[in-house]
Parts: sequence; C-alpha cells; structure tokens
Amino acid sequence: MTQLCRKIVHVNLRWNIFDRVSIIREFFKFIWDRLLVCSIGKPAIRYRRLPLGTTLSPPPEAVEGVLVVDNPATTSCKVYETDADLVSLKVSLLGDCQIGKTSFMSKYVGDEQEQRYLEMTGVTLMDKTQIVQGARISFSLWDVGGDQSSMDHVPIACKDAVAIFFMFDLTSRCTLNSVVGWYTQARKWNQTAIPILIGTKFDDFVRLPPDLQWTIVTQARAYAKAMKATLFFSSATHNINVNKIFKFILAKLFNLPWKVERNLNIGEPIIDY
Ligand SMILES: Nc1nc2c(ncn2[C@@H]2O[C@H](COP(=O)(O)OP(=O)(O)OP(=O)(O)O)[C@@H](O)[C@H]2O)c(=O)[nH]1
Ligand SMILES: [Mg+2]
Repeated sequence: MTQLCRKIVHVNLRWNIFDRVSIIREFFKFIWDRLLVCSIGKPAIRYRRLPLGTTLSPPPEAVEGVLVVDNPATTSCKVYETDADLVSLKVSLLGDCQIGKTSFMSKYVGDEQEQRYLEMTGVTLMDKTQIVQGARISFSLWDVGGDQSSMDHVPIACKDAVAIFFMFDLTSRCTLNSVVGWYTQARKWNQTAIPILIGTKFDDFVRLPPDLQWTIVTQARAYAKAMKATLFFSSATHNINVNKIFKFILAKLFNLPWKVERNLNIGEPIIDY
C-alpha cells in the first residue's frame, strides 16, 4: 500500500467515527426535545436571532384605522377603519398664512398615543380619537396652508366636513377681512358644515388698546352673524378655548346636554352665537 492510500484509509476511518458520533448526538438531542415537550406541554420553539437593526412591526391588518391619502389634489382620499364603533368626523381649518391654524390643531391633538399626522404640500392632516359618552370619536383635521398655492386644496378639505373653522389673527385686521373669501370658497364645496369663526392669538390681542380691541370684536361679531357662525376667540399658546370648540361641535352634532356660555366682555376671550 502506497503512502497516499494509507492516508486516504486513515481519513475515511476518521470520517466514519465522526459520522457515528453525529448520529448518536442527533439521537440524544431528539430524545431531549421530546422530554422537554412532555415536561412543559408545548411544542419546543426554536428562536432565531434577528439581524441587528431589524425592527418589529405588527402586520398591516393589525394597524388600527389606517388613513391613506393618495393625492389630496384629487379626490382620491380613503379612510379605512377596522373598528365598526369608531365615528370619524372631518373638520377643515381655513384662513390666511401665519394666523396659527397649525398651532391650534397641534394644541388640540397634543402628543397623545392615538394621534396620527400627515404633512403634504399645502395641507396637513391630523387625527385625534377620544371617547365621548362611551363612543369612540375620531376628529380628522384638515389644515389648509394659507398661501395662494394651497387654495387648490380647499375642495378636498371641505368636502364632507362636518365643521369648517374660518380662522383669523386677532392682531391682524386684514386676516379678518380675508375670511369673506375663505367662506365663499368653502361654501362652494360644502353648504352644510357647521361654520365656526375663530380669532387666534388672543394672548397678544389683549395687549392691544381697548378701543382697537372693541373695533375688532365688533367686526368679528358682525361677520359671525352674517356667516351664521359661532364666534370664539382663542389662543393656542395659552390653550384658551381650543378644546371647548371641539366640545361645542360634538354637543351640536349629537345633541349633547352641554351648552357653551356666551362671553361678550372686552378683555376676555369672546364667545358669541
Ligand atoms: N402669541 C401667539 N402666537 C401664536 C399663537 N398661535 C400661533 N402663533 C404663532 O403664529 C405663527 C404662525 O403659526 P402657524 O400655526 O404656523 O400658522 P398657520 O396658520 O398654520 O400658517 P400657514 O401654515 O403658513 O398657513 C407661529 O410663529 C406661532 O408660534 C397663539 O395662540 N399666540
Ligand atoms: Mg400651517
């Protein structure tokens, strides 16, 4: 037998021994697994280490109330709710640039668990779900940018809304004058939504001279009357009349036994209807 043949036989022998050891090890492992199954009453589960950076998320069907907006410029907006008991109410926020629409909406939504948020050019959407007398109510807020280019979003924002907020900055009279244009545009697409006229930045407004305050209060009340709207002065910064406005809408929509108090005192946040 040559040197090479001796080496091959030697290697074969070692492989044979290794094979037998592996078979015996597999046999004992099988017996051990069976013993474990019998002792804990559950099938043995094998855990796999996931690659680093892997994120775990629930399957899509487990995500509650998915809001899908294909393109807000067209009317292809779909709201999917997996909960049959969830009532979805759409509200649009309209008004000039920099008057505090987004701040107002963000103050209301807060940073609670159930909030959802979607920002696109010209329109920002936020959702907030709350329990009202045992029912789950979800407000879908459509905040249209105040610039001219965002006007295209008015139809989609107003369509099917239950309420429309016509907003102006209490410290900027021209933004109050603009409300007429916003109202005319909105009513083309929705004639039934509850109109609410909201003066923002009340915290800055109270620092203005009383006669100027009085002039603005008078004009705002006249506009509200013409629009058949309820008038609220508010401040997102100081959380004045933010939640109250949503409570008012709910009470009006569902005939709840809650009434907002009229307040016509100069220097206080006005509420008029
Ligand atoms: N003092 C005061 N400032 C506010 C209040 N709400 C908003 N602001 C300020 O007003 C500015 C504009 O606020 P936004 O919420 O971005 O206004 P907007 O109406 O969404 O503006 P556009 O998205 O451009 O249409 C920001 O500097 C805010 O900090 C408020 O209640 N009081
Ligand atoms: Mg904004």
